Amino acid sequence: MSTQALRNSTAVWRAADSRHHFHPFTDFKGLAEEGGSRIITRAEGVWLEDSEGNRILDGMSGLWCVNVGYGRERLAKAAYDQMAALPYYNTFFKTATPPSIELSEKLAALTPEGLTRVFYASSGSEANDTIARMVRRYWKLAGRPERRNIISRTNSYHGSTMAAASLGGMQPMHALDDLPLPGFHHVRQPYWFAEGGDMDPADFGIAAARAVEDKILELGPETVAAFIGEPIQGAGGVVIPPETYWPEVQRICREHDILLIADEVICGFGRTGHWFGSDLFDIKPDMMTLAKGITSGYLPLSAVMVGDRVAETLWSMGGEFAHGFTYSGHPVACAVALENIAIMEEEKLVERVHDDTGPYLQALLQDLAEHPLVGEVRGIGFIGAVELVSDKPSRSRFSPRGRAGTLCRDHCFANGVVSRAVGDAMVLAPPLTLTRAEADELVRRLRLALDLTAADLNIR
Ligand code: PXG
Repeated sequence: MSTQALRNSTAVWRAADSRHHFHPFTDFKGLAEEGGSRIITRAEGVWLEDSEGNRILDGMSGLWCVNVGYGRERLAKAAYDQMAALPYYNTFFKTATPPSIELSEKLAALTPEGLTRVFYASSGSEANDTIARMVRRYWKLAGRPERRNIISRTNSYHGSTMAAASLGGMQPMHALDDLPLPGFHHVRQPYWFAEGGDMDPADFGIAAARAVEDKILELGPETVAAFIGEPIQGAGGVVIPPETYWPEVQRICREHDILLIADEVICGFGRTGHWFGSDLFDIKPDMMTLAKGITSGYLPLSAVMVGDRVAETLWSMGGEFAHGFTYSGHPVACAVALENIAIMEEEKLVERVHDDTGPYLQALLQDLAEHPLVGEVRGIGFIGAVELVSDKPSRSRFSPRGRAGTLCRDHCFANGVVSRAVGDAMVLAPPLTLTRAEADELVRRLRLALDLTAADLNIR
């Protein structure tokens, strides 16, 4: 298409988008007033292309999900073949399909020991709703129906359905419609950079973990069903807890006999250079949430991994578990997930991020710590954050909060790289296929955006 034709079709799409399409987490009117959406039309490897022909390096893997990169013929072929053979059949009434069975077996082998059963849904939100129902069912069957309370953290993200948003600790989401639902409780997050003050990070990690115990004691241990956490908080700004945090949380959960749930929607499938965030932190969860990277985002699929303790009770005493979705175990999504995992294994993507490209990218990012705008760089594998500050020693943010981040995000986009701003933390989660040369390019563009942001803010 000619440049003029591209411009015309872009204008037509933008107008129709503004008229008819409500986007998630968006100020609808504000978006229209700013000129409407950027329209992404194609992608290959780590590169997006928009409707005006611009090439943009996707430093976010879409929304933390396109782990094997774009343009994988094998995944398109797996979907095509499965659609041709059997595009849909359900798993409700004593039926199953080969991909749903084979994927269950594969996930049981891949995830940490003891997680042996799988319940499918289509999104991380649905999977976390399923978990909320499953843990309460478990405790009822175990003769402890009063164990209904579920504890999570402020600024955690577990999804957008009513139960998942209640599990999450995002204040604007709660404010939308008077959440959390009864029985969902929140404690402080292990975000040392923002909340650690003068404390040593290790001490802060223990203090944040003890907040879980304080809440358990406040509610009464006999009323608490579960604790849920992302091994590393993603949407909250890539919050990597101090090393002391997870061991102490595990000790507390064990001591009070509380189920421990790892939400691996972002950390899972290689993001940290380990198959799961639980492997990185040596977490032994009773249940796990999987989504996003399970299919590299090529099709919607999520899974709840259920550990032996809960599984055996549901199995032996449960009778009917009255919960499920039309698309639970969708054969095409499961076939794509199997092929996606095969690609990750054959190309040794997790090992590559762990041994080679992950440390390489993190070293490049660490060089940005010297930049006058940057208060901290943190990360592991292919997940990271760059904190923008007005004063380095005191870790003070610019006011109003989020302004510097928004400026920087816009400069990133304008210079052909996607990094998401969480407040004033610039976060990164590129496809696991990113090469060293592409990592150089990503960080070069990010540095340029930082320079332009500093100029806007009169920082030198
Ligand atoms: N758990 C975690 C840890 C997530 O990150 C969900 C659950 C919910 O998954 P679904 O598939 O229902 O969206 C998520 C999703 C962002 C952003 O802007 C992050 C997510 C979703 C949308 C935007 O960082 N994470």
